[in-house]
Amino acid sequence: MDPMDEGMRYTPGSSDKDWDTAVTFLPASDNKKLEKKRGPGKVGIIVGLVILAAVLALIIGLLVWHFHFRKDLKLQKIYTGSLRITNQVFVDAYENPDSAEFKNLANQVMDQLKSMYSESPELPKYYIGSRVQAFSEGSVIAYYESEFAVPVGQEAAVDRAVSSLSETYSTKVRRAQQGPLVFDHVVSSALDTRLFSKARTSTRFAQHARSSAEETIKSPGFPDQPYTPNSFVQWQLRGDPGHVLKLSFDTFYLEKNCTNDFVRVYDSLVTMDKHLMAEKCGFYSPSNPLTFISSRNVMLVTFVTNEEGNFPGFRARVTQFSRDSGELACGGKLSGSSGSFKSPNFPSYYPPSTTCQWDIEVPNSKFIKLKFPKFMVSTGSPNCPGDNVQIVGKSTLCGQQPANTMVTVNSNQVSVVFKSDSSQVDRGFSATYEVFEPSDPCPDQFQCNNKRCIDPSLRCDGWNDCGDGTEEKNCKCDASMIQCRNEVCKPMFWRCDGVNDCGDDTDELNCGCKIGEFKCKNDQCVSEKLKCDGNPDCKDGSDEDGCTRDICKASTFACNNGKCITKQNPMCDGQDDCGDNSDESSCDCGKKAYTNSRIVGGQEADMGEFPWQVSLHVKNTAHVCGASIISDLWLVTAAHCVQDDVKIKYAQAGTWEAYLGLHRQTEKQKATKRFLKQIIPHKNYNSHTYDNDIALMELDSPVTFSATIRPICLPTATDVFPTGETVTISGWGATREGGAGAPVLQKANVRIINGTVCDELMNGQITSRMTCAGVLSGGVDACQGDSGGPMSFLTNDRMFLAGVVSWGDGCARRNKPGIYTNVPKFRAWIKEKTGV
Ligand code: 4AZ
Repeated sequence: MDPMDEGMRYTPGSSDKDWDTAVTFLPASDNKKLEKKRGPGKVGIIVGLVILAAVLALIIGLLVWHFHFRKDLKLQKIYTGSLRITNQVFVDAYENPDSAEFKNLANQVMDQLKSMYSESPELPKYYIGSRVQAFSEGSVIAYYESEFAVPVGQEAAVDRAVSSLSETYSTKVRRAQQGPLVFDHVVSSALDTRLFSKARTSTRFAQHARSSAEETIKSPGFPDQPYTPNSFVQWQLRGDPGHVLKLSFDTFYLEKNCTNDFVRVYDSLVTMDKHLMAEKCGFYSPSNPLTFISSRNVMLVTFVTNEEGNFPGFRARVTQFSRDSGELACGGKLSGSSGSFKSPNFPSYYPPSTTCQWDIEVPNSKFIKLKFPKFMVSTGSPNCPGDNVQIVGKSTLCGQQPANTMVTVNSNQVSVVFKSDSSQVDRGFSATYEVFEPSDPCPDQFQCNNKRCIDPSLRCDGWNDCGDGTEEKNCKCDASMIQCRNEVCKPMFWRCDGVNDCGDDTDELNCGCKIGEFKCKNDQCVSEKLKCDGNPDCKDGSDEDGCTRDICKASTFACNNGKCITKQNPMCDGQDDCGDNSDESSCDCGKKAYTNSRIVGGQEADMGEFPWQVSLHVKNTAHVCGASIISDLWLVTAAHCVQDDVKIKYAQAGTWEAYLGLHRQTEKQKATKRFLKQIIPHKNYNSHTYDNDIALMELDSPVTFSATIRPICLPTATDVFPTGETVTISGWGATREGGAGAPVLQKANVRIINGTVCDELMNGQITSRMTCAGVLSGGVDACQGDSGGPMSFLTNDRMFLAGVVSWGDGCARRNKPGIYTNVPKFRAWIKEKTGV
């Protein structure tokens, strides 16, 4: 029996009287014991006093220890450093720590370090000892670790003493007090505490790059297993005298956050922050490679992990090349009316401790305009104390500058000096120069504040053509434009499109529909409640578009159990909105494998960034159209891609081959190829209007999903992709109107455009089965060859197939958005035909 069941109980609501009557007393075997005692008695007082005295003694003891002895409590402090021994010549045996030559020189260095530290009043009393870790050529460079036992509170003073001693020896050549060695370039800094943890297993490798063969380094377990937890791995890399090292990562995939797992690359053989080139974590696509170059023939790579995480790791090639090979040559004299130059190793990381000077001279009476299409020169801080680009006599640039940053020089001569210091490298810059007439910097053009010149007709047209918006300021707008309160003009068709184009909301004021009202496609406003009620309340019936009638009237999602969910885009958001989880089933889609890496105006996609992207080839020829993977057997593409023409039977499954997991068109052999079993074009596809431009393709055999092959999520019939939202388009189509296809998969972001606005822009050719998206200022769009490919919409952390690239009026023209098949409209049809 439950002991609680015994005896009395209090029942809420029962009266005190009942309570009283319910009380039963336990029988007392010894009534005396149950009587309350009157006081503690003599023994109690004595015991109490003894305890009190003991506590007081403990407190006093602790205080004495704290104020007297604690200053003797010492912390271990390790400094890593390097120094140059100017009166020794490097011999090969110095590479081997077990050689007699190494040990002999190391002992001398350790002796002289001790003697050097004795020059400081603070250091000798805390100095424990030094250890030489390596030597390299030039005359001889020694890399060492010095250990100090520093009393608590004295750490900063010791830091200062070590760095001031290094400074004394850094520039002037000084002979240490005793000993035969002459030191200069002494550099040292405290070891980052994140690098030493007793819990980690530590492994060290030493490798020497040869010109004839390639060395590789890789994280433990790569490529078969995720890297090992709690490890510290270090690679000491060396090259031949007179050479520099190049470290090229072909795979790099670590935890996103660098706090626990990271790779560090040093321009040194010891872990010194002053020679730390970069710390990296996260994912780098092979199409955006990480390459580092050392300033001398040594490099150190460290890899640190903690107990958590499950990531593949990295692999890198180590090569060497002669410092005089010209590979890193930079600077020189530039003349003529235009030209270009770039930082060494651009667009990959420039080496540390590098200086380049370009002396530009243009014809006598002209001035110079410098343009930097790309500029990433380490971290930007005021006065650019680290790496920088100095335009002599004009300005100094550092950090990340906007694309096409412009600098004008009112002279026919200018020197540009690029300097990198000993740490923290970056991808560098590319630059062009051209001349201009001093009297007329922008002949027949408008000069922007950023010195760019633009066509005068572009002034006050609502588009930021200067890049700094100067030509859109202080505008008087004509009748075809919205006069924003902030004196900017915007095209009238942007009024009330749900996007704040003015920047001060003027274009979205007084738009007619109040909160709680629904705006029809014809701009009429009706009560939100009338949407999807089965009656067309808008004159164009658009309040009944996209409704799952009969099941869920005003809902956005019909669950398998018949429940209707009114929340927008409830699918795959991690919440069981239906109660039967039907909104969360079939969610193994729309995610790239990498957590973290044609189109006009886009950029190269990272490998595996769009694993649902398919390239459709006519067998044994070239790419024709795009498609999207929706399951292991089915693809979605455009119906206009599969219409026969006089020469090719595009409608026949046997015409095609599909490449899945493809990135670069020339690397088809790396992709997964499938033939087609059947093609199902939409029966209502209209080849004149491109209405219902959608088709399904069944593969001849299922594909296995992998990092580069995965399905995209399908939206539900009632999903909405609101005006102004950003979507991503991808494909190998032309990179300009009438141009050639892209060799590497391209991507670009565009915005959903209001259907009514789009219909006006496209002269009434837009149906409810079409969605418009683009950048109305032009320059970014899908183009020929992108057709059939995906327009992907990110929601709830997954990509959904919002549209299929369909058609447009040319490519990337102003006010001519791209037109996409509206996939939610075909959700039921896809289910019916494929079961997906
Ligand atoms: C095409 O011909 C095509 N600007 C696809 C998209 C667009 C234009 C043409 C949209 O496949």
